Amino acid sequence: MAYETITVEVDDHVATITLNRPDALNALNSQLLRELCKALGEASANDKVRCIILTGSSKAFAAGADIKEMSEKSFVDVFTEDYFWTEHQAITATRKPIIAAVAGYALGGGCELAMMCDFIIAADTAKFGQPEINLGVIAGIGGTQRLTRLVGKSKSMDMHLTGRFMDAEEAERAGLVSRVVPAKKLMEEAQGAAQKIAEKSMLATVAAKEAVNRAEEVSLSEGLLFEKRLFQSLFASEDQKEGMAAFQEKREAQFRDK
Ligand code: CO8
Repeated sequence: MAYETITVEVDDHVATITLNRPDALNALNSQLLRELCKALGEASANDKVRCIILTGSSKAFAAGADIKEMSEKSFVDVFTEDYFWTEHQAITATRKPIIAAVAGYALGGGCELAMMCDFIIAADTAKFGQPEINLGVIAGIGGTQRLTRLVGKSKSMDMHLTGRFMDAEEAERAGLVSRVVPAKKLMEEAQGAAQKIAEKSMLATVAAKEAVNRAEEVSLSEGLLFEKRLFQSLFASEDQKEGMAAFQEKREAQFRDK
């Protein structure tokens, strides 16, 4: 379908969704989030797609939720609409892997959106921040929770209380991003990672994603039990037989998601 605030390209098993509101540094408004959820739904339903890349422009991944849209809302409005919560749930329920490829600003809701993805590859120009405090509010779609889990209380508190930005190098050191690359190489690196993921068995991929995400929700013993059961269940798949046979026969595995 035709979108106005994003573009979607499907190429070689990878769907690339690009946030596209250049005049507002890709600020997240209701239309953009609606369209993003629709595109993620389409990518999920498309058997050809095995990995998703979410990206923005060279200047901004997203400079936050749209302040102009939010500014006139009352408590009753945001409470009744459950503002952006439905979209948060839809994004985080996506089973296929999502890589955030971040260049420029990832601020407020933009940083939160990047953290909803499975991992973040950052250009050396990336700047992360939770500057909502400057607007008299706080993060509202996961910032206080996800950033704290990723970088620890001290740095998260620093970011949320001062509103300062973190550059890509600090973000990598702190564990917010998995890799930093020169800006020119960002999409090549993200495509490379997505292609690697696309070659695997989707059964193992989804299991790995579910198990890692579980680590943020439960105790170690519960998480270990969850992982063990998923590991054991993969022995019911043809892909496990194929993967282990291919290793022994010194050839590439041909996974069939069965
Ligand atoms: N919302 C709306 N418009 C924006 C936003 C935004 N978040 N960010 C930038 N823009 C617009 C600017 O208004 C400007 O538009 P115009 O030309 O019409 O005036 C255009 O984008 C370009 O921006 P600047 O001229 O400001 O560009 P600079 O390069 O000078 O500065 C900055 C770039 C530093 C990124 C600056 O634009 C900025 O500080 N932006 C706001 C950052 C921010 O505060 N983000 C947090 C927003 S609040 C939030 O995200 C809450 C999340 C939780 C919501 C969930 C609800 C449940």
